[in-house]
Amino acid sequence: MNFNYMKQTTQNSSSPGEDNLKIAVQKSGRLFEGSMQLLKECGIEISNGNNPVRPGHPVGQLRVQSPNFPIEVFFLRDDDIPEYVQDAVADIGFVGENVVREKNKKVETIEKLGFGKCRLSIAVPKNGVLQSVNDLAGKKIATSYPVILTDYLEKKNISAEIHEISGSVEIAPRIGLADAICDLVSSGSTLFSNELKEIETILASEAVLIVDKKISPQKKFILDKLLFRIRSVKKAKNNKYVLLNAPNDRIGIICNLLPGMRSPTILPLAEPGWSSVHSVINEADFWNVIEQLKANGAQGILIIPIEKMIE
Ligand code: PRT
Ligand code: ZN
Repeated sequence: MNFNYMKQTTQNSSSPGEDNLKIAVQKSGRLFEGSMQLLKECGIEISNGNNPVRPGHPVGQLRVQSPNFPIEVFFLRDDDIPEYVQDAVADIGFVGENVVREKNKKVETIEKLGFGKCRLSIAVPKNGVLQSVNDLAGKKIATSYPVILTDYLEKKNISAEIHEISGSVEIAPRIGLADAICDLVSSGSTLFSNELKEIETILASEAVLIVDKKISPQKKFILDKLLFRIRSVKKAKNNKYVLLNAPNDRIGIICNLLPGMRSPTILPLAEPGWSSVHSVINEADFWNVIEQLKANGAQGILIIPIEKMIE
């Protein structure tokens, strides 16, 4: 155990200080829950960011000190987060990749966080004449993402007019403001209900961890602790613990299907000729592996969520 670290944690536990890692997160909106949930899963306690937590604290720039980790949370509008991190007001931030790309500030993206997933897409009226991005030459595209869209169109050598609007982009074609839109999509229901269809995804996005490029070694030390926790949480989410019974003559084949963290654990069962096998499966391979396990004689398969995964 690192004693200095424990000392630092205790010293910083009640009052904000220069040594704390300052993190910017969205004050309210689509990334708020995911950000709070991730910190919680990392064992970091934070009070509800929607409420002022200390008497007399100005609303609009809420700061909350964690009682059990040397971190201070700034609750901000997501659009402002890259700039606050660039200017070292916050050391790190949780924000959508789409915002990082659009704001184009001097910050480093060091980790994808696995929530807030969406895509920035070009969409056109469902029953219109436009069918592909090549049809957009000379047309008007409404978007809140002019920087990313300009970059995309330049790369594709398409000359179109960009009309920047800050909200309700999806209604632009219907009211004659634009021929097409470029907007964030997650379920696709907004496009559907506005009779629009996606013709191109120009950016796949999710919440990411951004860092001030000039972060001090002391803060980097705390950041590394946080990153270690975030990676353990993410890894656990991408894997499942699997427990099954297998006939001994099939153990070799079954173990090949289950690489585990090192190799599967095999324990003899009371019933002769059978063993219990414990291992870890990646979420992406999950159903495929389960089918093969069953086909090779595995029985009583239990799949258990993993809370943290430390290697
Ligand atoms: O107040 P503040 O400025 O902080 O918040 P905001 O209103 O600018 O942002 P917010 O909370 O809407 O989104 C924050 C971040 O969430 C975005 O920057 C993305 O990184 C991420 N995200 C994930 C999304 C979506 N999914 C999403 N579906 N952001 C917006 N949308 C919108 C989209 O613009 C469209 O209007 O949802 C609609 C489409 O959704 P579907 O499900 O109908 O396809
Ligand atoms: Zn915003």
